[in-house]
Amino acid sequence: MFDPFLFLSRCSGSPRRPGPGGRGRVPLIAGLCLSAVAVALPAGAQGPAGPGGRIRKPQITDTIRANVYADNWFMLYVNGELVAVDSIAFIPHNVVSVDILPRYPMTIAVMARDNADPKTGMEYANSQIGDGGFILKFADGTVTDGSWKARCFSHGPVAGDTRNPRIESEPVPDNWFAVDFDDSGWKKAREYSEQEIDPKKPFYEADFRGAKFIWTDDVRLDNTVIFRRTVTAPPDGRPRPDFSRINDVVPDGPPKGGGRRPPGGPPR
Ligand SMILES: [Ca+2]
Ligand SMILES: [Ca+2]
Repeated sequence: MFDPFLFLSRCSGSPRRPGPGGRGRVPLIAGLCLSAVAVALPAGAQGPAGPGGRIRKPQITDTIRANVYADNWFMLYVNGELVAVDSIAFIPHNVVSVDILPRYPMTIAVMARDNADPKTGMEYANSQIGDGGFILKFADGTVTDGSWKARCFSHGPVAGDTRNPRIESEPVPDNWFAVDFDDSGWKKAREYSEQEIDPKKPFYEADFRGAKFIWTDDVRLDNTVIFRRTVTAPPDGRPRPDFSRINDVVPDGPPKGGGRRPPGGPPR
């Protein structure tokens, strides 16, 4: 099973490097995320009524696609539940796309990390300073922009000093991804242009239209950043069913056989 605290320890700026077992778990979990339908559903809301007034099962058409690109790595929570982890730490830069079952208000929390040595804040054998960058779009119209909250938890090399590099970091709060986490004291994210972030090829192969690259004020030296945003209603205005109680009831269909392989076998 996935251990979020394993990732948290990798992301907290701790100088402790993950062991071989830890490294091997990242692509496994990300691979699961790529095919998963993530259900981020707090209790208490009513589900959608199907025929006869019963709750129907959610279908893939009830989900929305989430596209995420980070320079260099991220983990994504929606409504307090982990829904995606970047499958590659830290290069090459990749797009992660997952299907999520939305519920509103939707609280999105992201930990993003630049490729930076945890002791120096530099990269590539401490030869240079790298820069960060993050962008996200959900198919309901949710996008990253300057309205998101952002806070740095690991910074370096302090003052850009590459001769005697050191970092300043602080512990990431245990509940940074929780719906009720208090980010009221956090500053807003800063938007960056595409030219400033210089995204790599996969970025252009996914839909990020309308989304802005974001980071804290220092895209070079702030290396571990947490972003948060609560979306109160679907930005595209389209009403969507709420499946919060789907596991508390016996739902209607869909009919048996709905997932059967079509005649002719899989596409080649
Ligand atoms: Ca950096
Ligand atoms: Ca980078």
